Amino acid sequence: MQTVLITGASSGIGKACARIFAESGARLILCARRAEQLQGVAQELNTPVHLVPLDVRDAAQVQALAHLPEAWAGVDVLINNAGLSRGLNKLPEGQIQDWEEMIDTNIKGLLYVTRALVPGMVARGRGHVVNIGSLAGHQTYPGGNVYCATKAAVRVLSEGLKQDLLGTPVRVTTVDPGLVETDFSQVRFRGDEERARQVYQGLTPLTPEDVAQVVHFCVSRPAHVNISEVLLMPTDQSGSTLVHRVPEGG
Ligand code: NDP
Ligand code: 8X3
Repeated sequence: MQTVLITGASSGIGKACARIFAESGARLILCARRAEQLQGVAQELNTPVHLVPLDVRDAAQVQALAHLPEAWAGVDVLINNAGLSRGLNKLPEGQIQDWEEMIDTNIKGLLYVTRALVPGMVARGRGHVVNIGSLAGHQTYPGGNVYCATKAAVRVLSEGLKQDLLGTPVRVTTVDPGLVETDFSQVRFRGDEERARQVYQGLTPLTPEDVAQVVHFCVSRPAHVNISEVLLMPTDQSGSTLVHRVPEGG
């Protein structure tokens, strides 16, 4: 039975990954800050689950993942999904606290988790790291500045990790979606539901399940196949700023 560890499993893409890997017979280690939400996800899954409430920005908490209880040690698949955006300010008007939160979560958090778990994968001679990047890491959009930079960093770190693992059987994939309807925009706009709704208005966005299916496909390839990068978008999108929208009532 494969052991899959997912960060940001309390919501959205991470939660959808938990469901699809549970359905395919894996056992799961689920991480996020909100323990209650994690509990809710675990309750609906028909597979053994170990919950680790943690903040990926806290290096000491994350390092504890290198010392999981014996029954849960031996992570086969790491899905580095925890991430967020804050605000859409032009860079000269950006909030430094927002920058720090995005950089600390999306880059440093991903690094801490990777550092805690990948040495074990190398030692055991098996493993797969899937990083959730973004279309935003390929194409910057106005106001996206620091968020886009963090996702460009995820792309670069995925490439660098694969290079540094060459000669080991550990695989590395980055899955980079465009617009996916989750709590992402609510978090970005700090609970402004109307503004969040407008992000997906008039188009059919990706669902978290669409992304989870791609992650699962990458992980379930034969051991000699490493899918390096997948860029996926809704049919109604062809770039960060190129979106086809049907006006409401139209
Ligand atoms: P959600 O807001 O639904 O989920 C984000 C998840 O990340 C939550 O489970 C949250 O859990 C977790 N998280 C955030 N900060 C931390 C932290 N400091 N420590 C631990 N966990 C944390 O959004 P999505 O599902 O959309 O986002 C998942 C990933 O997908 C992110 O990396 C995002 O950048 C990326 N992405 C999203 C796209 C979209 O359009 N939605 C498109 C491209 C990429 P909790 O709050 O409980 O800690
Ligand atoms: C999230 C997608 O385009 O809102 O990475 O930045 S986008």
